[in-house]
Amino acid sequence: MKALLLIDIQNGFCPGGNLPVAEGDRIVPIANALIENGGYDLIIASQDWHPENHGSFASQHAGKEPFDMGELSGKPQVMWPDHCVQGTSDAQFHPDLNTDSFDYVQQKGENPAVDSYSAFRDNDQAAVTGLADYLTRQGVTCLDICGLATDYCVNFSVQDAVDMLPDVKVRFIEDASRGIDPEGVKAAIAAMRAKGADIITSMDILAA
Ligand code: VGL
Ligand code: ZN
Repeated sequence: MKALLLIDIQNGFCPGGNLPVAEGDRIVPIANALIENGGYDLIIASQDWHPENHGSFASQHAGKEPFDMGELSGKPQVMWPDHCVQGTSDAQFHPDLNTDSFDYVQQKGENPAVDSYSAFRDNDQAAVTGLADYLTRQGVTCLDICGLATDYCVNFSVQDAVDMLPDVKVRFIEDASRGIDPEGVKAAIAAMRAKGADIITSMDILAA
């Protein structure tokens, strides 16, 4: 059972959004090609889905500017611009993404007191989202992951997939992903590889 997990391909992370990732929109046609021709049995998407008072927002911390370091519930936290607020267009999937194909959408980041980069669990690892159980129930054996942003939500999701689904082969699709910081992207790819994930490109799937 092969599944594709699309991480946070939302307006907020594309040019024009509140937390834009350079070229974030360029992955949309690749994601659609993977959805349509990648031979997947299941298509899953995660959606960053914050209340407007989310504690990862710089606006919630006196004296903090976006991209400063701060604290959330006593832990270091990047202070983000307000983004992907529930019900806003910033939180919607990119309009060209083939959302009709989605079998399952995993929302995350709803608890204002903790951030959730991973689609599987909160950053403090105290609460799980239910996605790992869903994939196990579906009998998934191979999980390909791509999306936005490589150095944050994609990285954390890939690493959690390896940790939480020990019997599943996990692959990161590099060209179907974009990141916030180029150095962070390099470190993230090295960390995913060290964890045991395979690093592949969409051509490895589409040309197969
Ligand atoms: C993300 C920062 C804050 C992401 C989400 O999707 O990578 N990054 N919230
Ligand atoms: Zn977020």
